[in-house]
Amino acid sequence: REYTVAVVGATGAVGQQMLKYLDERNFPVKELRPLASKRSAGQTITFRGEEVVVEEATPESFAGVDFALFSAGGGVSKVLAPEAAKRGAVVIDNSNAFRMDPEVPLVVPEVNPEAAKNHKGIIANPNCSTIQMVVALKPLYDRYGIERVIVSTYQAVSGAGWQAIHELEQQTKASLNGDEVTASVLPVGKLDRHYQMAFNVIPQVDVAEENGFTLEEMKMVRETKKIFADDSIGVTATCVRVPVFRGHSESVYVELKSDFELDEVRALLSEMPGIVVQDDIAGQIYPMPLHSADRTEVFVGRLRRDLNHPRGLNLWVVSDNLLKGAATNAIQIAEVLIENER
Ligand code: A2P
Ligand code: 11C
Repeated sequence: REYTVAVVGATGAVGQQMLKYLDERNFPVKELRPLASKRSAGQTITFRGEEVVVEEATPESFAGVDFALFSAGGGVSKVLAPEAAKRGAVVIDNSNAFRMDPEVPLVVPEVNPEAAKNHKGIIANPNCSTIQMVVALKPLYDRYGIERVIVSTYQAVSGAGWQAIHELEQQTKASLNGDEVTASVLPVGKLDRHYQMAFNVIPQVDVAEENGFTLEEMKMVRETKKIFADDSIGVTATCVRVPVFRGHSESVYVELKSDFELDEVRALLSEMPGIVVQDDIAGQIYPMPLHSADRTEVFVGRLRRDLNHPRGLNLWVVSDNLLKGAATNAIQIAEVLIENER
């Protein structure tokens, strides 16, 4: 069977990767509907050698759609995802709009594919920094149990969309040319105050919450508990933006519930589908965002036993935020649903 697939936000940083990945995975597409804002209506995109016209996303766009992949921001999802579901589409939503809704499964196929079965028309794709962390934690959770996680992220600007990518390019050029550097996107486009990203690091991803954490940090806390269906996992996160175009990196410290051997941890991670272990500090082998760009796997390295806590383990986790962190995971969810139909 082939499917009619709508991509909402088809002109965006994630949407473009969705189109590319649908093609590369040979996803059974009968008809593709690239949707975006009114601004992009009439533009064409090329899909499998054919020109397809981008249309403005409206409720009527979803008539006859089997899968609606949303990546146009939470505001658009809140309005249009229920409309798509009402018309019989299964929505896979990459925004933050529905992730914590108890009626909406939050799915990473390597971790909790069974959760997808209980959907009521909308399935949420987790935040990019959560996805790569939970994939790395999954074999450790299953084998040893997890007491707590302390994570610090080094996040690429593409997580904040095309405008952030352009801004880093412009700022880097301007800065090297000795021209004036302006900032209007990062850390958070809709806030009043913006900071230079080129040659800087910014310890803010997304808006502030009342508890002093940022929303991005709290996404990592809440989503991890929901995906593992285990509120007992302690998570504390510090999310930082760095001048990298593509690929989020994470320093993950995890306290396990039972004793571990490092060799066994390495073996468990190596056997896990979707993970590539690159762990040889003496040989200078470790994951880096430059090498993970355009790859769909989660890369794990720098495995170290903590020097004080007997069940403490350090990991370095890198993945392409636009692929496994967004487009790839969304399409893998659709593949799980297709598999369940069989
Ligand atoms: P457009 O290109 O027409 O603005 P990014 O995350 O890279 O910033 O991309 C955001 C994506 O969301 C783009 O494809 C953008 O389309 C789309 N988008 C923004 N606003 C809307 C809207 N109101 N309806 C549908 N798509 C939208
Ligand atoms: C970033 N993680 O890197 C964000 C992007 O909740 O889907 C994804 C925001 C989200 O800026």
